Amino acid sequence: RKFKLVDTAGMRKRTKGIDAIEKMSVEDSLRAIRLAQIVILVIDGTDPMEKQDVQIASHVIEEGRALVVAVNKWDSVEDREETLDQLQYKFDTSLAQLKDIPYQTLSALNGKNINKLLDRCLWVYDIWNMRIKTAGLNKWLARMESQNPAPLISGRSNRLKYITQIKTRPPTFALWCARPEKLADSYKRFLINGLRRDYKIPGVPVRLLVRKSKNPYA
Ligand SMILES: Nc1nc2c(ncn2[C@@H]2O[C@H](COP(=O)(O)OP(=O)(O)OP(=O)(O)O)[C@@H](O)[C@H]2O)c(=O)[nH]1
Ligand SMILES: [Mg+2]
Repeated sequence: RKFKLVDTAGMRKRTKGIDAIEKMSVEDSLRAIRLAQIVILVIDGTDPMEKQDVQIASHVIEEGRALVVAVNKWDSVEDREETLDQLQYKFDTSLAQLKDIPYQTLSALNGKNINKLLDRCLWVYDIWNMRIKTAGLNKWLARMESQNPAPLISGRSNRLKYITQIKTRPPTFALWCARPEKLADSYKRFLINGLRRDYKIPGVPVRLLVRKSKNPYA
C-alpha cells in the first residue's frame, strides 16, 4: 500500500503580526488540507490542544477531510495521566464534531508509537469511506423521530420521510422531509450527532442535505 505524505508549515502564529511569507505558508497549508484525504494535526503534548489547534481541527472537519490528532513530544510530558485528562476535557468541551476525534500520543524524537499513528489513520480512512445500508438507516430515522420529532410548522408536523447515504469521503446523507426550509439547524445537528454516535463516525465529517419530499402533506 502506497502513501503520499505532505508536510506543511506550522499554522500557529508565532508572533503577533503575520508577515507576507507566513501568510503564504498558511495558504499553502489550507490548500494541502483541501487536497488531502487524511489530515494529521501534530500538536505539542506539553501544551495540548490550545485554541488555535481547535480552530485548525474544526477547519479540517469542515473541509470534509478525515482527521487524526498526533500528540507529539510525549517523551517530555511529565504527568501523562493529567495531560490525557486535560486533552479529553478539551475534546469533550469543544465543538460536537470534535468530540470523539481519534488521537495518538507519540514521540517524533525517538520514533515511539509512529506505527500506531498509521493504524489510526487507516482506521479513520475506512470510516471516511464507510457505507451505511439504507434499510437500517431508515429504522434509525424512525427511532430518532419518535424520540424527538421535528418541530411543528403552524400546527402541521414536518414528517421525516426517508434518508439515504448518497456519498462517501466524507459520509454524506440526503434526508427528505415535508418542509426542508423549516427544519431548524438545531434539529439537523440532533440528527448529525445521532449519526455520529450510533454509527461510530469519529474524526470524520458527516454531511446532511435536506430535500423536499414530493407530496409534503401525504
Ligand atoms: N522532546 C521532543 N521534542 C521534539 C519532538 N519532535 C520535535 N521536537 C522538537 O520540536 C522543535 C520543532 O520541531 P519541528 O520538526 O521543526 O516542528 P514543526 O512543527 O515541523 O515546525 P514548523 O514546520 O516550523 O511549523 C524542534 O526543536 C524539535 O527537536 C519530540 O517528539 N520530542
Ligand atoms: Mg516542519
